[in-house]
Amino acid sequence: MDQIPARPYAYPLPERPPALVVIDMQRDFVEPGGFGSALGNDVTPLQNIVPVVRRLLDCARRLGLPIIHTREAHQADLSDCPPAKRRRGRGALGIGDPGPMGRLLIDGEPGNQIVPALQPRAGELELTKPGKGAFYATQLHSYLQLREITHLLVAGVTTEVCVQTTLREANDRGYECLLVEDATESYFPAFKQATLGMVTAQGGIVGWVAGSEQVIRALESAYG
Ligand code: TIU
Repeated sequence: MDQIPARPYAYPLPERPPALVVIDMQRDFVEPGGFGSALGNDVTPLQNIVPVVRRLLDCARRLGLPIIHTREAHQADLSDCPPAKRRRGRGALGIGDPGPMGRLLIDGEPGNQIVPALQPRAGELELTKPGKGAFYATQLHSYLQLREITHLLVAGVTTEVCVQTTLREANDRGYECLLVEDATESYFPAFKQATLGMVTAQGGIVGWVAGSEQVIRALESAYG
């Protein structure tokens, strides 16, 4: 069986290819003037992973893997944004407030678009999600079940918030998840490292971690 060299041990690749899940690579988090920078964060580290995520996407496209992109997005009337979420996680501005790229974290606003280099293409699922996890209040689980997808390769931002929440949700639903470590980033380097440790500790209590080069090489060997 083909496998990806990974921590805490090799990730076995199934016959049916895994899906690539790219979490929230939207301008709100990655570009200056978005929600992430309104919270007081430096977005540069997040911008740095864009080429790596693109290489993963290019590989998945070449090999015909299912691809899912998520955006953290709320309806314009904020009916899907709990007041508790709106009250917390505020910096200079909060969810729904007008910023330089439109209203923060609102579906359809310029800042809510996925960054240009990672734009979804025809045949790829682009999913809006009102929560941190990609399974909460979305069709993701049924989409994957219908296609009998059991393995997920996860990338995107931020590692300890929406990415880790999604990994844990997926873990509880029985998916085998691998987090691509150079294709995920946090505003807080220590939180990223802690997350990588938390995922792989205790025999892979949540899943696996591997670098993009290992992932791409193994995918090409297994499905190319
Ligand atoms: N603030 C932060 O690190 N993250 C979020 O609010 N959402 C995601 O992680 N996508």
